[in-house]
Amino acid sequence: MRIDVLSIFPTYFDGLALSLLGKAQSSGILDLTVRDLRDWTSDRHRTVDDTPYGGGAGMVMKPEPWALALDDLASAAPSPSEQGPTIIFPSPAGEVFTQATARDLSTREHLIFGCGRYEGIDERVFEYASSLGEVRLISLGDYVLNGGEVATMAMIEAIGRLIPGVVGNPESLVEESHEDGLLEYPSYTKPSSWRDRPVPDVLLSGNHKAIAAWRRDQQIERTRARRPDLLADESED
Ligand code: 6GU
Repeated sequence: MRIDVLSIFPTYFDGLALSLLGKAQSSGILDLTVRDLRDWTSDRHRTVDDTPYGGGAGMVMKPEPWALALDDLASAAPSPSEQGPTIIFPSPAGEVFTQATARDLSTREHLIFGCGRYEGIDERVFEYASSLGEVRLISLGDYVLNGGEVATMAMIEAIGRLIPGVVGNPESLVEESHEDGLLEYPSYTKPSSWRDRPVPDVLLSGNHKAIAAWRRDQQIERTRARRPDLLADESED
C-alpha cells in the first residue's frame, strides 16, 4: 500500500518509523511518504493560510497549495489500472472512524491524508479533490484536536496493522476489541496469585471449552458495562 501525508508539521510523523509500521516500511509492504504542504507554495513566506471570507475567528487554509500538492500526488499513480487514490481529510466534522472504516481503507492501493490546521481548509478543496479520487472526511470522535496530524497517525496505525504481513501473528488480529462488535476479554499472565489477587480458576483448568465460554461471557459483560451502545447497534442490524 502507498500512503502519502500532506502536513505543515511533517516531523509529527517521525514516530511512524518505529515498531511494526517501521518494519512494514523497510520490508516494502508499506510505502509511506510525508510531505510538507509548504513545498507547494511559491511566495517568500511559504504562506498556506488567509483570513476567512465573511469574517470570524482564525485563519483558513488557502486552496492553491492543496490543489498543486494533490495534483502531484494523485497523478504519480502506482498502477495505471487504478481508479485514483482515496483522499482522506481528518476533520471533527467528518464521519466517525471505526474498525470497519480501518478494514475498508486497508484494502485500498493508495491513500492520501490531507492534514488541515487553523479553522480548516477552503471548502472548494474537497470538491476539487473529488475529481482526483474518492474523498472521505473522517473524525476520530466527538472532541476537538488542533489539527489533523494526530488523527492521521491514529488512522494510519489502525489501517496499517490490517495490511497482510504487518502484524506477525495474524491470529492476534482476530481476538481483539471491536473485531466482533464486542470489547476484548481480560488477559492474565504469571504469577497465578499476585498481591492476594488470584487469576480466575477457569483459566488454569485446562478446559478449553470452558475457557472459551468464560471469555465470551466476559466480553459481553464488559461491553454491557462500558459500551452499551455497541450492543444496541447489534440489535439494530
Ligand atoms: Cl480527524 N481532526 C480534528 N482536528 N479534531 C478531531 C478529529 C479530527 N477527530 C476528533 N477530533
